[in-house]
Amino acid sequence: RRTRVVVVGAGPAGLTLANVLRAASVDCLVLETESRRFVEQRPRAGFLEEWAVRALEERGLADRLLEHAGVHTECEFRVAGERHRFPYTEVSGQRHYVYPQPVLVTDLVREYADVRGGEIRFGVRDVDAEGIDTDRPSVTYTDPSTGGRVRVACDFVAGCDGARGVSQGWMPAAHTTVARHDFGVGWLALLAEAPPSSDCVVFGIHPRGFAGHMARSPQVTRYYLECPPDDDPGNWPDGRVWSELRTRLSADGARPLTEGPLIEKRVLNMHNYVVEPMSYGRLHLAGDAAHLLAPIGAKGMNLAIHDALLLADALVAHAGKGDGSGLAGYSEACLRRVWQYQEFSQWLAEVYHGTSSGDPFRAGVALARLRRTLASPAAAAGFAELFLGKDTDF
Ligand code: RFL
Repeated sequence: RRTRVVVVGAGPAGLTLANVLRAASVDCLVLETESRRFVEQRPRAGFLEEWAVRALEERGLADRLLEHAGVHTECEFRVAGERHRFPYTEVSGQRHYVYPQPVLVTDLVREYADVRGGEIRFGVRDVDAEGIDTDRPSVTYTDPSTGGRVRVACDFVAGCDGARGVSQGWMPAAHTTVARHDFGVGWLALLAEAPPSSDCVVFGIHPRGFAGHMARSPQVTRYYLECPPDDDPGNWPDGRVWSELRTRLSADGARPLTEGPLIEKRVLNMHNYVVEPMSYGRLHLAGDAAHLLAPIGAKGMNLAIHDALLLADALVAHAGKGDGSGLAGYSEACLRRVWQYQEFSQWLAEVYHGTSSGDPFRAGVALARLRRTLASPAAAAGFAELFLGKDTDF
């Protein structure tokens, strides 16, 4: 069979891309290794920046989001037993939308497959690509119902299969640089079946390690605890988790934490990477397949949407008018924002981890950075600009 674009992966990047292609009548097929149920329930991100919400709205992809998402206008740093509110919307004019990733994915699958009549194959195996450096690439996969190999000829392949996908490996090593940064720490990522304990995101800066609190829904809250890399979640029974969260997030006048069953407990080895360029021949990577940001600063899903919309516009222009300029400039256009967010992530990571590093120099620098962000209007504006990310074209 034949289609114009094969989209590998049904995460935020692949589904945003597929929706825009479908709306523009550009033929595409989405291939996903997991089941529909699985992708619609996989818990991950929760914060969308306002520019990303507006961009989805312009494509008719934010109706439910705008109806149901929570809106945040400030965050709180807790350090040395004190609370410091940071009113980022007052500073930048931009807001954060709280919308769990599985809910967004559910909306995007429904819109693409059920409303716009797009095609997704769930549960496929052994996805592979051939001829991406020719005009006639193709993608092969094993069909879950027949067990047979299927070949799909196409014009373009979009690698949207995340950090553990295969499409990054289709980029020839000789033409690709993978820049990697390791933070040298782990984060225990937790989901508690408990209402949020604060009306905003809380960052706990503590000599015992970073702790974070982020609302996901009125019933579910995400927490993070800095821990050694490769730590075993088995070392973190619920009692230890809550005791450590209480210690690291304690501050005068703070509401006590609302505890509840912990429904997710995983250790993330905190690292980032960027694949450069993001395109080779007829293959274009988007989202985590091209760049990973550890969940410092809540950036990954936003970047995935940014890439997907740029790639969609470029593919539509190519299909409609034979205009290849968007595709030629795609990688560079994405990477401008990617590198700004990488820089922000590194800057913020030091605020989070410096005081617990055991190195008094790093601790001093981290606290100086935080004091300046909270007290200097110029520094606050700089922080808010990147935290909300409206304009990053530098
Ligand atoms: P995804 O979401 O990983 O989707 C990729 C899809 O591809 C499928 N797949 C394949 N399909 C076909 N063939 C193969 N060989 C395949 N291999 C994999 C997968 O099953 C999957 O369905 O990538 P995408 O679309 O690029 O989206 C990126 C985001 O998921 C990611 O950046 C965010 O989740 C990162 N992130 C956060 N980002 C934010 O913007 N705000 C946040 O608050 C935030 N919190 C987080 C996060 C990531 C976390 N984890 C788990 C690392 C919190 C956590 C804990």
